[in-house]
Order: sequence, then structure tokens, then C-alpha cells
Amino acid sequence: MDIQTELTPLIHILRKTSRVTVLTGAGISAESGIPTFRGEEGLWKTYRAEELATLAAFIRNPKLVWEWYDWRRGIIGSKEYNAGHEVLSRWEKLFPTFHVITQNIDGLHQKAGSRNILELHGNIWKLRCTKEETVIEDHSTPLNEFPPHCLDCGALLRPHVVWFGESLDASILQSAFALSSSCEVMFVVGTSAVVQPAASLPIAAANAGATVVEVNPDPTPLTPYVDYSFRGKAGEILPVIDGKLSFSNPDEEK
Ligand code: BJW
Repeated sequence: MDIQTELTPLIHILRKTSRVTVLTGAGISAESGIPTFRGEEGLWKTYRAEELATLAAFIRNPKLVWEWYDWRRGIIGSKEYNAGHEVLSRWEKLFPTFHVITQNIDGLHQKAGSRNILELHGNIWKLRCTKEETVIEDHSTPLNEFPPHCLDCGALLRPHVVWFGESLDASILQSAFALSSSCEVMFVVGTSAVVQPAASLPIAAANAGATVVEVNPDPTPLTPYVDYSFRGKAGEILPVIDGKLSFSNPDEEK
């Protein structure tokens, strides 16, 4: 079935929908030039998560971990949001209740103008004191010091991100599950849906009766459970949905 035909029933649903939640992953930023984690060109092909994205790795070698994050800050800082981020920012004004839950730490949803955002895995522009837990925002690339230290107490600063084996912020996670189980439509955009607990959010939405829509060039473990699966890039599929939503009659405007 071509995308236009498959879209028609979804557009009818979206027209009557007031509560939409979107879960995004690295794939939505891929078209901005930010590497994803998994897949042929993903970061985990070249770098070992155990050596760079765990607390044990940071304790063992904070300088190495910070050099890797500084390199990624350099890449992310030089990139712009894309058409996929833009559509989601527009939808915040279109639907009465609209939230983005992102696994991304790149801040591109905010840059695109989205405001109702939950960052599940933190933000690469924030640094956290390992002693006092205070969080500061710092956009300098490169950082002034490797590893950086807290200006107040001198303790090591760490990236304010969630590494493997670490718990997500409890109130953010609680809100994410609440938004997932109370929405009428959930979009799942650009995530491999393998990392927990984020991957459970669309299942919570489906279990609560939401229509679940996946946008991804590749199938994921979630694909068998979704209602609509659009195989393609977020920056191409989301504008098509957005364009069709703005026509008065989705059956006529193809
Ligand atoms: C496009 C595209 C385009 C390409 N358009 N799409 C229960 C069961 C099993 C394991 C666990 C479990 N609970 C916890 C775990 C352990 C672990 C986990 O899930 N492991 C699995 C890998 C097996 N989870 C955790 O440790 C979490 N903590 C936790 O649960 O605490 C409690 C606990 C601890 C220990 C045991 C039990 C409970 C924390 C997870 C933290 C994840 N952190 C990272 C790094 C963040 C910081 C950083 O960036 O440096 O988060 S890892 C990495 O994966 C990053 C991402 O946010 C996350 C998800 O990746 P994402 O976004 O899906 O990206 P990709 O690359 O995987 O996929 C990209 C997709 O885009 C692909 O599908 C492409 O096809 C697609 N795509 N171009 C649209 N243009």
C-alpha cells in the first residue's frame, strides 16, 4: 500500500484527536547529521558503550569519557534541526495536548521550537556535579578543562546524561508513562526501540488503547505491535503527514 492510501485513515483519526504523544530517538536527528547509536553507521560500531557510556567507565577514565562527549558536543553544536523536528514543533500548536518524549540528548527539539519536551536520557549541554548533584548548562566546545570540575566545590563534573545501568529521573519517567498511557495517538519516530524503559512507553500506549504509529526506515521489535508503520525517514514522512493534515479533505487531496 502506498503512503498516501495508508495515510487516509490515520488522517481521519488525527483530525478527531486531541491528545498526541511522540517518542523520538536518534533517527530523528540522523538527517541533521548526528550519528545514531546502532546500525551500520552507528556510534556503537566504532565505540564500545561499556568504555564510554557507563558510570564504571567514567570512574575508570573520566578524561577519556569527557573527550568522547566533547567530540560529540562539537558535532551536535554544528548541526541544525531538520524537517522532522520542525513538524513536531508545529504540531504542538495544532493539537490541544501534545508532548514529545525524547531519548535524544542533542537539544534539537528545543532548537526547533518545541516546548513540551521530556528528555529521558538527559542533555549533552548540561553538566552535573558528582558531589553536590547541581546541574549547570555550558555550550562551550571544546570544553575548557578535561575533565571539567565544579566551580563551587571542585568535584568532578559529569555529563548530565543517563548511562547504561543508571536509573532515569523518576519524575520524568513517571510523566512519560502518564503521557503514554493517556494519549489517543502515539508516534514513535526514529528509535530502534531496544533500550528500556523507553521502549516500553509505546507498549503502555497500545495497552491503554492508543493508536500507535511508527516512523522508521527499518522495522524494529515494536513494529508487530503498532497500528501504522511508515517505512522512511522522519524528515520525509512527517512532512507528508503534516501536509495531508492541513488539507480539508484527506480523501480528495492526495
Ligand atoms: C531513522 C532515520 C531517519 C535512522 N528517520 N528513523 C529491561 C530489559 C532488558 C534490559 C534492561 C531492562 N531495563 C534496563 C535494562 C538495561 C538497559 C537496556 O535497555 N539495555 C538494552 C540495550 C538491552 N537500560 C538501562 O540501563 C537504562 N536504565 C535503567 O533502566 O535503569 C534501571 C535498571 C538498570 C539496570 C538493570 C535494570 C534496571 C538506561 C538506558 C540509558 C541509555 N543511554 C544511552 C546513552 C545516552 C547518553 C549518550 O547519548 O551518550 O541513550 S544509550 C543510547 O540508546 C542512547 C539512546 O537514547 C538510546 C536509544 O537509542 P535510539 O535513540 O533508539 O537510537 P538507535 O541508534 O538505537 O536507533 C536509531 C533508529 O533510527 C534506528 O531504528 C534507525 O533505523 C532509525 N533511523 N535514520 C527515522 N532519518
